[in-house]
Amino acid sequence: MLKLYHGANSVCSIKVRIVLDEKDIPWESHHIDLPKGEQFTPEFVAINPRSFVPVLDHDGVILRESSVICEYIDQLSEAHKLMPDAPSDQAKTRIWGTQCLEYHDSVNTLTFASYQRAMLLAKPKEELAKRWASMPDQLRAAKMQDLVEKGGESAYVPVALSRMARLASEVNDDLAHGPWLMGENYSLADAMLTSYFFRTECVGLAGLWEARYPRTTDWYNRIKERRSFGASINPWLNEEEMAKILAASQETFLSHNKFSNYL
Ligand SMILES: N[C@@H](CCC(=O)N[C@@H](CS)C(=O)NCC(=O)O)C(=O)O
Repeated sequence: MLKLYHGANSVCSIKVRIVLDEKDIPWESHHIDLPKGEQFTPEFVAINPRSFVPVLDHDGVILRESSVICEYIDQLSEAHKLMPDAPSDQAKTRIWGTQCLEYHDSVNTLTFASYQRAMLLAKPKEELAKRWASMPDQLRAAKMQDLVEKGGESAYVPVALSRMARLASEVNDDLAHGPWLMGENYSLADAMLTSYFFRTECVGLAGLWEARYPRTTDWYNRIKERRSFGASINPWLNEEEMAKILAASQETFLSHNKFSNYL
């Protein structure tokens, strides 16, 4: 049985849950409450010393990095194959998978500048200081701290927005060849990119593609009609939380005229 250590509202976890559902493979859930800081407990650090989710445990083989986990899961069965056959398409899929590091960094920036910021600022200062100190990657900790302190004023925010705008444009270009990124068939690339679009939409920034990139807009609408979209998100998110995410994000991004062209 596959064990997945994952976060309810974590983009990389949603990404893996999408692939598990597309593949119709049963899995055992080990939920890590990220806002509570469960990623820093000694039990979880023993599983992933880098203190992040998702982590897949396949009969004792421990894997991290969501794009790698997605490809690994796809290889576990021939049914509902998601990796295309042509070596050139496989290479293109892996390029999308590698670029996910950049998309993750960008959506993470947008979330930390808005919703996570509001949540973290509500915590006592000492608890926050402890959290930054517990992060194994202190460069990442310094960036998070900057985002939480400055919100929409952080210099990281416009960079993240322009990267996500570029993603929407690149997806639009690739969709010139068919309804899905690799042409006729839904594949691993579509599955791996979905959660970054979902998070961007959740923070009120679907304007990055809507009314700008019609192929990207239609693609994302097709994605949302798939069973895997609801199955990977609905059991883990509640409406109240979604409304809070949107409200905090709109406050952050709408209060800055310089971002108005993204909304
Ligand atoms: N490149 C990694 C990124 C993993 C990652 O940053 N996960 C986030 C959730 S999406 C996390 O666990 N964050 C916890 C923290 O930053 O403390 C992947 O794609 O798996």
